[in-house]
Amino acid sequence: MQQQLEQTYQQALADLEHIQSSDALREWELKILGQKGAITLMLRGIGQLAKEERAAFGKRANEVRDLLATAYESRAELVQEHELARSLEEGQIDVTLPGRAHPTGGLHPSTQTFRELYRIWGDMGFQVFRSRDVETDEMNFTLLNIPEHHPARDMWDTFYTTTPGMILRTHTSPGQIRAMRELGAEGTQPIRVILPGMCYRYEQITARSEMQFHQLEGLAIGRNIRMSDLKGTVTEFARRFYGANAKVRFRASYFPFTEPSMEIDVECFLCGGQGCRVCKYAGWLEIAGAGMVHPTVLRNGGYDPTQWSGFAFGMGPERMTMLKHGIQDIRYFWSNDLRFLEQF
Ligand code: FA5
Repeated sequence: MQQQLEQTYQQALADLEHIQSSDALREWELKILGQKGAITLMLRGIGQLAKEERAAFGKRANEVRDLLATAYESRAELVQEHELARSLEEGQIDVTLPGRAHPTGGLHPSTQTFRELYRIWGDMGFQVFRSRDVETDEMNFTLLNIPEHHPARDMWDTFYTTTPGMILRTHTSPGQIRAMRELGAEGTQPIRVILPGMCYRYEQITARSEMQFHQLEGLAIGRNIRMSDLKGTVTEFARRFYGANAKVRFRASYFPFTEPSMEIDVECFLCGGQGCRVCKYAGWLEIAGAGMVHPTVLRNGGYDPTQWSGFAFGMGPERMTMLKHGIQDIRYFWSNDLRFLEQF
């Protein structure tokens, strides 16, 4: 047994020398010094020895146990230092690695267009007037000179609500009546506003037409506002929005709430009027409907049409954004596809 003790001692020391990790260290401690460890078992088995051998063996075994415990301590210290050094090394920052990108949100292309529109029209003296999305039939049609059963109602396919007389506005024009009534002080004050907002039409969805889209309405009311003011204002806007060389043209058209009425075209800024896919080889792009506010509409807004006049226009920001960026299909706008949105 004496011999076995010395052998175990030497072997344990040798094993200890090779240990590199705290896991292996813990294992070694259990195997040698633990409650069921080799040395402990030998100390317990002392009774099997002849009486005269017991004292010497016991003394030596205790000595060996203490020596091994000391050896264990110093090895543990070494292993710990080693592991710390290694983890520091592994955790070192590699300054040559590319940085991690922090994803940031962006503004929707329509929002970007709106901000630009607000800035330009703001610079030109127009304030934002917000009107409601859910409108009365009366505001959306009747007060805009579109009586019930009038065929002009077919120009705007309507979403009706379950409340009689309440609809989703088909255009931002009902805001004209609200602006005149709220800001006009009984038809005594001039007005210069833009009315942005969502419009809804019960329409077939196509690459150019959504059933939900924005409009930006403009309204100017004053004592001597003439058609030349409308033309000059819109031309100035087009130059600020599309560039100093933008050319504008006006085509006669029809809206029940303006007289005369017109469509406004801008010379295609992609092809410079030469004709291309975007302008459908016409050289011109339609950007808005407009006209001089109809006397009936002025009256409905509280103004005396013999004393006051005004112009109005309604543009489509999605269509303007499509033209600006060469977007082929309006359905991308509300499809929430990040691959589309991240391009802006
Ligand atoms: C109107 O809605 C008139 N209220 C505009 C107006 C205002 C005329 C003031 C005179 C005075 P229109 O239906 O053409 O007109 O629509 C105006 C613009 O809204 C169009 O030029 C287009 O840019 C946009 N728009 C109309 N329908 C859709 C649709 N389904 N999808 C996307 N944009 C549309």
